[in-house]
Amino acid sequence: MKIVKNLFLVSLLILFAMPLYGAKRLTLYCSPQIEWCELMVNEFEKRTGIRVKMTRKSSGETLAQIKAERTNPKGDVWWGGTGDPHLQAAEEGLTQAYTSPKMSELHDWAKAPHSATGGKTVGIYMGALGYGYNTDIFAKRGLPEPKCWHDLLHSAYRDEIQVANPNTSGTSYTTLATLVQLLGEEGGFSFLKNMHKNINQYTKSGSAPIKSAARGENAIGIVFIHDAVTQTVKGMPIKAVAPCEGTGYEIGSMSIIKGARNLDSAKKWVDFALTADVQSLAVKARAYQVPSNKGATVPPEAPDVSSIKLIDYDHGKYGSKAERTRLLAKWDREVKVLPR
Ligand code: S7P
Repeated sequence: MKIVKNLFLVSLLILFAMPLYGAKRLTLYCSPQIEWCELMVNEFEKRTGIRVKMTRKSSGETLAQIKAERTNPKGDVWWGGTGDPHLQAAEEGLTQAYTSPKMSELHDWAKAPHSATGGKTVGIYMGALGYGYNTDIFAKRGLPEPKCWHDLLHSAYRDEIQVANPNTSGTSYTTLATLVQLLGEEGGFSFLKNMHKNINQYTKSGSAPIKSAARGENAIGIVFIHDAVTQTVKGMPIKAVAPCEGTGYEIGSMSIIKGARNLDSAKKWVDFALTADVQSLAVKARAYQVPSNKGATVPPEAPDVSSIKLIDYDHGKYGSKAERTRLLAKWDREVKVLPR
């Protein structure tokens, strides 16, 4: 009787364990805003039955993690984050080629990183850099309204500006590379050194500065314009600015990690994330980047990038290992250490 009972218990155990054992999985490294990461994970699990383990980290941090894990890769896909560190990952052999059947549906700017890297990364969205400011704080303190990059050097903004650290944040590295391209290397670094007096904190995450501006902790946050729009849509007193001199932009990208343990699931994710109706869901997470699939809906709140003066951002140069490493080391040496 005891043997029969034990056998019954063992069969029950096998029956419940079976689906877990056979289940397909995916480990996702996610760099856009957490709300969008979670929405994408839920939708993918619903459509494919593949279980996703997701961690959200900024772009520079994710690159560092993938590098640290290169001999024993734990992640399968890196979804989102600025394109420069994805290009560096491709150059360093940390990611692998895949050509999705969805490629023909994409804008040319999204296909460009794919052809530049032999298929190792692809564009999923685009966004212009700028800043946002808290209109309540400005009104209360009678601060002059900024319209240009150079306005940020005004002494009235002392301790009032936040931007992320370019080592951890793709947004902030885009800022650094943009200023160098706009003003020349000497001019760009001189700008950053002058602005340093007005910076109250270099945050880890790129969008943190506008979230704290929305809470009234600082007056200005340097971020992608779509991240400022997110706060405005939430009802916060944030006004977005596209700087008058012109500005840089990101091609938010996605890559399959070399040595991915769940390669089949990783390819399914890439196909899924390039699909028009999946990209159209971003608005539910208040994500207002321009989608890479030509058939996806661009939300009316999204910044109209055609009306913004964009520089001819050199992704090849500023996404290369040599240039990115050099500029970051220079920023550490010459800007971060300055007294305020
Ligand atoms: O919040 C969305 C977004 O601006 O965040 C990404 C960003 O790289 C991640 O944050 P970090 O600056 O901290 O790396 C952008 O790609 C995306 O548009």
